[in-house]
Amino acid sequence: MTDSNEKMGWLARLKKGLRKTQINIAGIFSGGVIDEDFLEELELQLISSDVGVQTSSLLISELRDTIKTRGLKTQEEVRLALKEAITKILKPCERSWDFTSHKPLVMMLCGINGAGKTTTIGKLAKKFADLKLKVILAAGDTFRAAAKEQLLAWGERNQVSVIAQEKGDPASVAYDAISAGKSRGMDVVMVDTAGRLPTQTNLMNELSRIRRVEGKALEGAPHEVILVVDGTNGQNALAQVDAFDKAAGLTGLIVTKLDGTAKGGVLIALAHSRQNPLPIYYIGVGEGIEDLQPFNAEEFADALLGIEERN
Ligand SMILES: Nc1nc2c(ncn2[C@@H]2O[C@H](COP(=O)(O)OP(=O)(O)OP(=O)(O)O)[C@@H](O)[C@H]2O)c(=O)[nH]1
Ligand SMILES: [Mg+2]
Repeated sequence: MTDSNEKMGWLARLKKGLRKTQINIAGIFSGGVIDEDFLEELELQLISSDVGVQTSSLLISELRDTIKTRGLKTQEEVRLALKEAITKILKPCERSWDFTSHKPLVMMLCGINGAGKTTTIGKLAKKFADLKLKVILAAGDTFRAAAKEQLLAWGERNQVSVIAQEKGDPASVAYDAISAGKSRGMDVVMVDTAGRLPTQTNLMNELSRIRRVEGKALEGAPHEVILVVDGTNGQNALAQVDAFDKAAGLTGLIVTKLDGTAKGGVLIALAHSRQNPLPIYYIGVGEGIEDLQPFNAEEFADALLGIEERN
């Protein structure tokens, strides 16, 4: 496939994945007049797509100004102006990893139960291996039955080593994997962790401990602490970010399962929730390996608003 074919394929998948959210927001651009009813309906759709009340209201008030100052006449022009405003909010979240900054680069993935941590590690392992990076995985979920086997299966599929212990303590698995990563000259160590809820204080404290022990295995580690958020959780993602940040000091996010939800607007809420928003490294829009894609603000805004690429 050529680059442009590949890009088309990815955009088509992104749009298909985000269809449920798109139907709500894009659905109201029917070609009618721009009046108060239209703007109110648009605000309502943003809110029901989990953009959040505050952010939706800000977007609409900006839009009102733009309509006036630029003299916008058609809903199509409004759609493009909204895309611009959404892209502006999302843009600071675009980021990719710098694998040359540390060797090995130690990444730890955390999140609530079933968010997609282990699957995401498997998908990333494949992507990293394709980039010729040497990867090692740590089966740090010593809590859930079969979690270790799930990671081992991903390792086997991608020919990537997995460090696991028979009956282990997650911090000690992480320590072993980082030590192995150092001695074997690996580029990346990815540490899986058990799912936990912000209300489970002991488990949240355990996350802080895993983090500290990783720092003992390699100074400065973990270099990336990624919260994997299930997109179907919608606005609840904001509370998860706060809780996991407190426990483990987050450096970024991966939002999964955007294909199964009408709540894709939550990325806008996440991007708008802090002065310096956390990077959104990847988004998951399906179960396939190719459905985990680097986050791109403009493409995401296009997909959300049903804007067709023009070339
Ligand atoms: N549709 C869809 N499913 C996904 C996506 N990402 C992960 N999943 C599915 O979500 C389910 C849970 O994934 P896991 O990777 O086991 O989640 P986890 O966070 O490791 O779960 P625990 O370790 O039990 O906390 C699996 O069935 C995955 O295939 C996605 O982007 N889209
Ligand atoms: Mg898991």
